[in-house]
Amino acid sequence: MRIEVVTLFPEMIEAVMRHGVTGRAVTRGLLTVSTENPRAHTSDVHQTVDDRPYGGGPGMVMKPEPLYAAIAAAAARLPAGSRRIALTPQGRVLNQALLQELQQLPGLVLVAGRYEGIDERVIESAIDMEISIGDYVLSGGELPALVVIDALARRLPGALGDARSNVEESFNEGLLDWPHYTRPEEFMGRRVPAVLLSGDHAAIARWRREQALERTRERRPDLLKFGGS
Ligand code: 9D3
Repeated sequence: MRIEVVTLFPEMIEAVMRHGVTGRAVTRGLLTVSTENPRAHTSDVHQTVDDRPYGGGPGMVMKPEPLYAAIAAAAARLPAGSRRIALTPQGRVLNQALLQELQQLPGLVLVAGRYEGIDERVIESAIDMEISIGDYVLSGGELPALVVIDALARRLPGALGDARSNVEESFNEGLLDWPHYTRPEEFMGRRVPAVLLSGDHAAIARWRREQALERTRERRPDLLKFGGS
C-alpha cells in the first residue's frame, strides 16, 4: 500500500514512520509513505499557505491554491483507484470497519489540515472522503493521519511480528482484551489467577473469552450491539 501525506509538518510524519510496526512495514516493503508540503507549492516570497476567513471570525484558513497543487502532486504518484482523504473534525469517525474499506485501496492521499480548516472548495474539488478520529479537539490533521497509517499498517499481512498474528487479533475482534499477566506470580499481594498457571489450555481459553465478554459488557456495551467489525 502506498500513502502520501499532504502536510505543513512532514517531519512529524517521517519521525513516526521510523518506529515500531509502521517502521517495520516500511522496511519490509509492505508500505510506502511519502509527504508533500503545500509550502513547496507557493509562489510568493513569504510562502503563504493560510489566509483570513471570508465572513470574518477568529483564526486562519488554509488557502486553496498551494493545498490543491500539493494534493495533485501527491495523487499523481499513486496508482489508479487511489483515494484522496482529508482528516477533518467533520468526517466519518474512524473504526475497524472503515479501516477494512481503506485497506482495499492501492493508495491514499491523506490531507492533514492546520489552522481553523481547509477552504471548502478544495474539499469539494479534490477530496473523496473526510475522516475524523473522534469527538475531541486536536490542533491539526497530522496526528489523525498517523493514527490512520498506524492502524492500517498493522493490518497489512506480514506487518506484525511472528508472535502477534492478525489471525489471533481477529479472533477476539469486537471485544475488549482479557486481563494480561506476567511474572512474578505475586505482585503487591496480588496473585495471578490460578487458571493461567493450570496448564489447562481449554480452561484458559474459556476464562479469557469470559473475561473479555464480561469487561466488554461492563465498560463498552455499545460494542456488543453489533455494527462493528
Ligand atoms: C470542530 C472544532 N472547530 C470549531 C471552531 C475548530 C477546529 C478544531 C480543531 C478546527 C480544526 C481543528 C483541527 N483538527 C483536525 O484537523 C482534526 C481532528 C480533530 O480535531 N479531532 C478529531 N479528528 C480530527 S481529524 C482532523
